[in-house]
Amino acid sequence: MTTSATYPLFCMGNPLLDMQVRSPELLQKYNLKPNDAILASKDQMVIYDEIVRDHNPTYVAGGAAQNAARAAAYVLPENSVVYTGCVGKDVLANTLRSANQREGVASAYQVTTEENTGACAVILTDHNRSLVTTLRAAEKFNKSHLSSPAILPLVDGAKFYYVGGFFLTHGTESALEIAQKASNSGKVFALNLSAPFIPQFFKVQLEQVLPYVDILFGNESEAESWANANGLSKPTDLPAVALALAKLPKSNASRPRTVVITSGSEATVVATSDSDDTKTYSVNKLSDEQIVDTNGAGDAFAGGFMGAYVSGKSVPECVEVGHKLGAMCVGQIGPQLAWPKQQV
Ligand code: 26A
Repeated sequence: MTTSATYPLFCMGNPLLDMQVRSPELLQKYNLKPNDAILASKDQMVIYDEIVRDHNPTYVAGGAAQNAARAAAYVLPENSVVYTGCVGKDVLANTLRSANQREGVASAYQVTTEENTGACAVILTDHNRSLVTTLRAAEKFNKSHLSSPAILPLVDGAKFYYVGGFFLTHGTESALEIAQKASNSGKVFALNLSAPFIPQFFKVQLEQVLPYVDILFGNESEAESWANANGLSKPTDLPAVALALAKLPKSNASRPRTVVITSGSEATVVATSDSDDTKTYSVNKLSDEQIVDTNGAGDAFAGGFMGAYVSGKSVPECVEVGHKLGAMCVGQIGPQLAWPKQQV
């Protein structure tokens, strides 16, 4: 990691190595939905060995917030983005470090000797992706890391923060520390809902963090899950759900909350707490031939949006950059963007 520098955007999440395979049989065998993100159950834990043994997987850097960090770096000048999370002392971690370095993200990992770096089995079928994660080292992240001598200046030096909702399965205290700091100092805190199971099963944790959220990202299934968990009458009415999220109580009342809900190739919906209207932004649909896989598309959108936001762009411009990076990611294997860098 380059020390001394500070970075305007500080990201935090679960650093994972993705293992991608295309296999309808694995979906069936492990009882997985075609499009979902879950933590592996006890019975599903053998999927990683099976994939390595029988499926010749493609390994790519993953972890939702880390993907977003790399996407933000894609549209920002050098030394703009730093990412933290917990990894093991192993080659998987080195793979993640190199991807970050190559793509302009400073790695500020906590390193544990207790566990190996986390992994995500990515089962691709058609344009769907099923994500099955074992967090391992990622859930050993300790809040003390944020106040350690090397990391504290990076936390305090940043002006924008992005945390994955996935982090709330184990790291709510750390997320709250960052969120409250941001709120108290008038900085911008962004959160991604990450997956339907977060609003469903980590409702309490999400409720603790939401008052500090200035920018909230999610997709249609996550918005629906939140709406169901909170008893909204029309859980599939995206503008209504986005508006309900925007209007939730907010700690720093001087900055309106922006809620951005993507919906695959359908229009993106944006609601802000200071308006009763929502806006929709259409997406240029890709042809079947242009689609490689959809793993990481939502992260690329959120990262692109954040990168543009950090550089002072308006919300419509941020959505446009998000759409471009989302499409770019869909055209690559896994959560990757096009290199050499393209103009966005
Ligand atoms: C806690 N869980 C389940 C997770 C994840 C995750 N990142 C953090 N925590 N489950 C899947 N991912 C990542 O999501 C990306 C696609 O959006 C995968 O590593 C994949 O790169």
